[in-house]
Amino acid sequence: MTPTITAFESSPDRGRGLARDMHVRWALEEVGQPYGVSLVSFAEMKQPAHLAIHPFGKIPTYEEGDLALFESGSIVFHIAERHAGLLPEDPDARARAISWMFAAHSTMEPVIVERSTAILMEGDKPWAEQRFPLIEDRIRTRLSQLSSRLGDSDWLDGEFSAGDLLMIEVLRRLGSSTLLDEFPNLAAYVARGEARPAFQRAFDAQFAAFQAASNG
Ligand code: GTB
Repeated sequence: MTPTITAFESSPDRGRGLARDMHVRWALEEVGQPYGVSLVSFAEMKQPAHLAIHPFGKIPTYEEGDLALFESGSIVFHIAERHAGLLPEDPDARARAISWMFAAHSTMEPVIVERSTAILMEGDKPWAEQRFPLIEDRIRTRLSQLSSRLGDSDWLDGEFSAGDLLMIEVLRRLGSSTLLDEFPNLAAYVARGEARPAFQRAFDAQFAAFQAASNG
């Protein structure tokens, strides 16, 4: 059955592929699973029909027959469980790849999202200028640790996995800063992910959706 995901009707990132439907699109492209997309407005996300699927009124969601999922990480995990290509067959390697999925969302993402929140929501606060360097230093600590672990490997643990997919998606949110440039192996890691044909297809699809909304 062809799954349907939700994405922004008109993404506030203006087609830069930073919203989390991109994680799901990329995973689906990696495994070669066709999918439909339902584009929703901010108002529609808060309506009962959407809230019945996503309790927090956000995108992305994923529907496949009777199954309805929310949370991009769990959706990517579901896709990786049901299809070959995103998690290793070997049980230990698989468990390690899943650890990287959690690390992306539980350890790396919070400090990175804090930076976006500070810019978008707190930039006008009297303490913003003092707080921002503290946030960036916390990001640097995590990037430094990740950089040490990655070393000169292509991917975090052997073959490309859903762990890399989520980690690269999280790191992409730093694209508007120079933080990644301080860690050349991480910048190259992100570029390596973005060069994958599946990433390109996912990116182009979300960009086309944004352009259609802008022109319509
Ligand atoms: N933990 C959830 C997940 O991983 O699925 C978080 C889902 C989430 O935050 N969704 C956001 C949303 O629906 C879109 S991705 N927001 C609408 C709302 O809360 O009303 C976050 C996002 C939004 C915008 C940009 N951007 O403009 O660059 C980047 C990322």
